[in-house]
Amino acid sequence: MSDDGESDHGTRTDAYTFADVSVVMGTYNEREAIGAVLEDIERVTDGQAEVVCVDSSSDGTAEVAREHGARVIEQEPQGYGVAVHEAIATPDRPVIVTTDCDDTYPMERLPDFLAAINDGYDVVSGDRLTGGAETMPRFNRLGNHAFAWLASALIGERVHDTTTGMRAYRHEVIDAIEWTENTGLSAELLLRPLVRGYRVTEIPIDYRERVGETTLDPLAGGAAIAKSIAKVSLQERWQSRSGSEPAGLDRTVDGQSR
Ligand SMILES: Nc1nc2c(ncn2[C@@H]2O[C@H](COP(=O)(O)OP(=O)(O)O)[C@@H](O)[C@H]2O)c(=O)[nH]1
Ligand SMILES: [Mg+2]
Repeated sequence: MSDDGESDHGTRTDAYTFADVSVVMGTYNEREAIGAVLEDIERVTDGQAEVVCVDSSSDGTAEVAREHGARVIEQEPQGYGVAVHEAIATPDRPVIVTTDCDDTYPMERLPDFLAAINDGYDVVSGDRLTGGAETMPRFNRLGNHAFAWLASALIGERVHDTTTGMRAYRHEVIDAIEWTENTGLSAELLLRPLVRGYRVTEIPIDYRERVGETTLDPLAGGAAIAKSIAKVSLQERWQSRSGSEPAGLDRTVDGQSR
């Protein structure tokens, strides 16, 4: 099934294919890694998925992306979340998948993310930590576990990886929520839908060693993420007191979208 331009994507009951999927990413000086990521997406989706890169690079990453057929939007470097926010706001297709372009995330799992969306989930989050994440720098791994514990305590639901870059979303979830965070956007993209009762699931994924250097400062970035988790969780819980109950992970799905 391909996108027929319906505005309310959730009303359809037949299964989405990769022709309904946009894979989006922020790209910041990732020339070494981006080719492999885009080739994997092309191979795994049989060339059907659209790719959107929001690029702030000065190393020729954008040219490599265009050579691989990606749509490139240029943006001044303003941080992870500013780039990813633009990236998720750009596609028209009904299923949006985020990833990093540092070749850490397993594009071969894209069919599993799409299958979970077709099972009725609104957000499918790639959980790196349950499988050990041995290739992640130790400090980052401990920090990411701590973020997951903090978020779980604050929202009252167990989540395992709040800072993963690989997720699939139904387009209407992206449209329905106002996103406010920058470095903490990844956590926000998981936590707001979860507390609002959208159907959210985590699936364990492998995580590879990064190609090239990260642009995120672990200390300043970590503090910003912790602050975002606290702010977003408390805001959402406060708002949900007058609204519906949180959905929880892995609850029974009915195949309907809100
Ligand atoms: N366009 C753009 N992309 C960014 C920016 N900061 C990070 N990224 C990209 O966002 C993704 C996540 O950043 P990364 O350095 O991998 O963070 P890490 O996974 O926590 O090490 C990567 O694909 C980066 O290239 C930015 O300021 N602008
Ligand atoms: Mg990364």
